[in-house]
Amino acid sequence: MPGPVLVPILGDQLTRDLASLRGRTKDDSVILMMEVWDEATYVRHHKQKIALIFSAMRHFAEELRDAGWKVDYTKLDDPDNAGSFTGELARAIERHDPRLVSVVEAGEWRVRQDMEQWADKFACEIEILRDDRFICTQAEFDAWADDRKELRMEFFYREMRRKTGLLMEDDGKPTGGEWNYDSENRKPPKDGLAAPERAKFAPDSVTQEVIELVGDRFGDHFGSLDTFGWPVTRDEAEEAADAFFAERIECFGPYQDAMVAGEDDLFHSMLSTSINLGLLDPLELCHRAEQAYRDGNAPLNSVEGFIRQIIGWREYVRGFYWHQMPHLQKANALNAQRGLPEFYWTGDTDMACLADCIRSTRDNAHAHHIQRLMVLGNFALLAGIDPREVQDWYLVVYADAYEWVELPNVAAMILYADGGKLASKPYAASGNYINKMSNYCAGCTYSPSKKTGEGACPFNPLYWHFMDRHRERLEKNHRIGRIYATWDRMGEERQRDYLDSAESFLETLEPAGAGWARAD
Ligand code: FAD
Ligand code: DLZ
Ligand code: SF4
Repeated sequence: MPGPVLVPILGDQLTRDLASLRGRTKDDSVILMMEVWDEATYVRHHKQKIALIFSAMRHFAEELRDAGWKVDYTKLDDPDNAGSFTGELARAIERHDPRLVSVVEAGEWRVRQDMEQWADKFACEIEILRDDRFICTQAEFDAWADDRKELRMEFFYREMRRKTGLLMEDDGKPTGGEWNYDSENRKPPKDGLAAPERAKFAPDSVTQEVIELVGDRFGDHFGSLDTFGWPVTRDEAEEAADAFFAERIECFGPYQDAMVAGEDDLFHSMLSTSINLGLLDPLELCHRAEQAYRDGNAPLNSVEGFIRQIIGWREYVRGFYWHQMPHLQKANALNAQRGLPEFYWTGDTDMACLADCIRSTRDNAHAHHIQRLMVLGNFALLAGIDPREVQDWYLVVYADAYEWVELPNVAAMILYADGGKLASKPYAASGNYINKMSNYCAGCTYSPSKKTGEGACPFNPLYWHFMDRHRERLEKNHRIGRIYATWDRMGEERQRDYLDSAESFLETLEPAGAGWARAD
């Protein structure tokens, strides 16, 4: 009798519509799911991230068993656990003697490299299938990217709109006449702006068990477990999506770039963890958003904005990652060398905006996009923090972080470390931007209107310090180069004030040292 087909399913592949399950029969297949030490510790992930992934994996295994599949599941505390995907696969091959191992390609370079060794390591046939949960294939992305010097998301996004037909009219024109309503996504928060609370899910016994395991084994990792409320099953994720479409999508568009102290989710969908795990289908969400617009239940700027984030940015960064790996990991076009300040881990800083974003990150394993980009990211860019340290931080702290999505956002979008392939200019901003788009400054010891010296918002001198030290490169950039006329008009004394203020501030930064993100 030939052995069964062994189907390994990784922690971010939790859908029954996975390519490796399609066409399989239940009596001829064994599904393999593995909690492994290597994945839980290659960086010291936020506790909620590990709890979320293990709980969602355990629930998905139950769902498969209830549907009649045979599931072989190794828990982290299984005494024989080999600690790695390859080690666990070897043990499973011994147990089941499969005729074929059929697996969907891993989302991350690190794991895909290991997977590609499996055919040489194991005697049985190994089949690695394309992950067709993405709308754009890598071949399509590469064909689009290969003859371009600059890879702008906007043009890629238009291709995805045409491909999916989302927000497209019969005459081939975009709905509403414009491709992009970004200019209607920048409303500053009005006083007292608050959003309905997102759907949170009290841990059931499976999640509770995992929370205890994580507290026990990873108790010294960053972050809190007390506030865990992520959806861990498809039903819960759908309930969270229902709540977003019923209560928050209307204001999602206008307030997409707004920040309010203590309003951690604002009008964002909070669905990235579920989408990335496989609990929600991104294309289905986009169709739902479009329907909400067509039914008159949500404005076009909200719906287009939401769809752009998913079929635009999400698809684009995934294509960009595989197009630019492995060198993207080491890219450092601006030669940034400073260590990550310790306050990124402790939240102990007088800068109210950073303190609030880090608090939300610690409590929720989440911060919304503009906090990640224009507060946490902007500071790392202006202060010249080493990209490898910033990459590690973002990979550790967010429950939705996988390298394929984290790395392009960090290295290319916030740090300009790719030298401008992804972004047409660095997302550098002074305190003025944060003051306009948030209420943080009202509760800060620093003043955004003070430019230099004691009490000045540190973003102000840091902005000019950054511009000055990268003049040679940025002066040629048509989107930012004109700023140097303003700099030159200031005169030497004023310029010196800015540079001295920035340098005095930079001297006060305590580097975090080793051990926070990766084990020593
Ligand atoms: P919403 O604001 O409701 O957006 C809807 C969806 O669009 C998100 O769920 C997400 O799937 C997608 N999306 C939006 N922006 C992006 C983007 N720039 N790249 C990819 N997808 C996007 N997102 C991750 O999923 N994992 C990460 O590790 C991650 N790291 C980031 C690091 C930095 C420096 C920055 C600037 C952004 C990062 N993002 C990451 C993108 C974005 O911040 C999160 O997807 C978003 O905050 C998740 O919250 P939400 O579901 O409420 O998103
Ligand atoms: C992030 C993560 C963690 C913490 N643990 C596991 C695990 O034990 N088992 C598993 O299958 N997946 C885990 N994951 C998600 C994986 O890192 C992710 O599926 C792949 O690395 C994608 O390349
Ligand atoms: Fe942040 Fe500067 Fe505003 Fe303080 S004054 S909250 S540091 S932008």
